[in-house]
Amino acid sequence: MIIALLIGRDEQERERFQFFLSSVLRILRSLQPDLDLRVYPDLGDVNDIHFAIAWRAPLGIFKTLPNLRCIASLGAGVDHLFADVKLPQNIPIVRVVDPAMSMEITQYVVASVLFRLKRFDHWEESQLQKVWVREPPFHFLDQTVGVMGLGFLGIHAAQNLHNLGVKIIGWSNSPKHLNGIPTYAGMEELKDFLANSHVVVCLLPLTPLTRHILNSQNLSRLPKGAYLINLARGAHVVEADLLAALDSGQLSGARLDVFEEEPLPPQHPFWSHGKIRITPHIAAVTNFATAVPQIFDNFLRVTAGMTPINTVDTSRGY
Ligand code: OXD
Repeated sequence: MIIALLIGRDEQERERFQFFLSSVLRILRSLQPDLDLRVYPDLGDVNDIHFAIAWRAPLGIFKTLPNLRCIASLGAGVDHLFADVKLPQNIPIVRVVDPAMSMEITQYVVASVLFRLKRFDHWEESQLQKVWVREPPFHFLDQTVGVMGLGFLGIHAAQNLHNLGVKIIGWSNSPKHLNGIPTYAGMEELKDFLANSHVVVCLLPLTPLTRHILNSQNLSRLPKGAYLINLARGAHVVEADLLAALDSGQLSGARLDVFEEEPLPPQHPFWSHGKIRITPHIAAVTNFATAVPQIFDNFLRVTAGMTPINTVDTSRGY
């Protein structure tokens, strides 16, 4: 069984992801030194390839691999795979499910939510002005944090915030039950969920249903002055609608880790917007030391004719 590494949509991305590739190769070789690994574009005979490890692979590539038995995403997200309209429908797709990654996401969410609820940006501003006004911070019980997306990452973040005493509600496409956390489900309950969320944390998978879900209509359903934290995908947000909501005061701020176009172009208005805080897609970076052995384990399973673990529901796209 031969593994193909398909990392980067084009030459430029392959260059940018060179570091990922070297790490993945090094770890795979440490797990099995004699593995036959083929790195795109040097795949050799495409009939040889049985297992693909992919991150933003060239579009259309999977269709050219006739004996492929499994595709492994090198991250938690799989939207980069479903973006390929020629993605084969009949082979398992697996993704990384890593407790270390859930913890990283949770830390980012907790830090961002507390930064907001404790009004640290306000106090920083006061310090710059040398102003001593102890205008009360929000009382945490007056502010509800709505977590959109209750997969393994969303649940972990929601439960940890709940344990800190933060008022939490959750929304997901299909109904979920979380201990002590009220949940809403489906498009029919989205409106009520948004109306009750002073801070929205987006941790949704990107699917045709959730693309551009944070549009002007849904942003207008939030309480006035709400705050957005997006660490899922840039395409969950209609960027022009977000700017309009910030400029009208409907939203008071946004912390964004992901963008429609990455890297965020230097001329993009988000960079210099006073109400936007940016991080460069670092909320949780795949930890290769834990992710690659997990992928390798799936490779061994597939080689042995077993079902891989952490498979994605291809009909739902996550
Ligand atoms: C992922 C990511 O999906 O890093 O793993 O965004």
